[in-house]
Amino acid sequence: MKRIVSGIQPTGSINIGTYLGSLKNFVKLQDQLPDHEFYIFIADLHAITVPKEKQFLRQKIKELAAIYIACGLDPKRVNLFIQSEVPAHSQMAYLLQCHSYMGELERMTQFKDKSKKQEKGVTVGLFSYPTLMAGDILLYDAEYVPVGQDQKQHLELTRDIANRVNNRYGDFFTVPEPLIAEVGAKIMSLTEPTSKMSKSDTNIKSRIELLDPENIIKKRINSAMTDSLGTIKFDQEARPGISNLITIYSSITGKTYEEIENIYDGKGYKEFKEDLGEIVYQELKPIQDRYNELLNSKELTEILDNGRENASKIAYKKIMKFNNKIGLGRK
Ligand code: ATP
Ligand code: LTN
Repeated sequence: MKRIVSGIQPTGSINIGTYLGSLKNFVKLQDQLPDHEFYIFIADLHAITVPKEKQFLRQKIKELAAIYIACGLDPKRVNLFIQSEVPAHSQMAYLLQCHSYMGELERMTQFKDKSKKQEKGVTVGLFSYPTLMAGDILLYDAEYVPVGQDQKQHLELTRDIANRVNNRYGDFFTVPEPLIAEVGAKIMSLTEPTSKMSKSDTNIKSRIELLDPENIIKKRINSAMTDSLGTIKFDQEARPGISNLITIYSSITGKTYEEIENIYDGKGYKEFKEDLGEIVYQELKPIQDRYNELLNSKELTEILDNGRENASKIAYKKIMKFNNKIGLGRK
């Protein structure tokens, strides 16, 4: 069976960047690829690579689980589970660390960025993070991995590790392909449109969170940074602010950049931003309603139990085979 694997870290409140770059794509794929099995998880082991307060982490895990389903993941199609509840993920990370090199991990741009931002000590976990991610993917022999642009380098490393193991021991892992959304792969900050919209940005005005109320959504769009030209024209390099807003518009409505430019030909930012505020609100409203129903429900617990059972079976078998393949334990 062909498989699709992906995860999101429960490190903060989900914003429309993660939604448009990743979650919305999962939902599309589950309908477009009926022959594939989906393993989608809450990457809590990744979240602790930068130390987290216990209560905060618990809460974010639960919230993210509810968000996944509220955004439209169908529990009949998708195995949704919590990464740490399938211990094979930690085991595989260790085994892959023994097949990875310091030099290749040192080159990871996310590690360089995140370690610079760390005021206190940088954990070994933050350094070895890409091997945990490689394990998440290779455990299930995923064919495709839907991610945002910023994860491409980690996917390339995963492919290198898979090829290395395959060359050394004979074919064992499926070499995965990244699936990066054409529009929305990198939604930028609303206040600083040359950097990625991020849940860890200290400026709350830089993003719209999935659970923000209507007035906040509209306020954030209205005050989003643009430029003094006043026209609705996509130009990523020269006009990153308005281009980012057009990208958000396009990835929600499915309209092309050109169609959007035509709609707003001769109109200004005010009208465009008002419409966009309404479009974003209309997209998020049903998600918020469903989220509130799910958060403390038995339904959500059952979905996660079921996902854990299905994921564990595959992951456990693969770990046992890998142990055997490399000569660990007894035959
Ligand atoms: P942070 O936003 O704090 O840097 P992160 O990058 O670790 O967190 P996650 O929420 O773990 O974000 O990312 C989940 C998925 O969403 C990944 O595939 C990532 O590439 C994608 N993603 C995150 N932010 C954006 C964004 N601004 N635009 C497009 N995709 C994004
Ligand atoms: N590293 C990713 C989250 C993540 C992931 C994965 C994505 C962890 N394991 C496996 C795809 C496949 C991030 O920070 N966004």
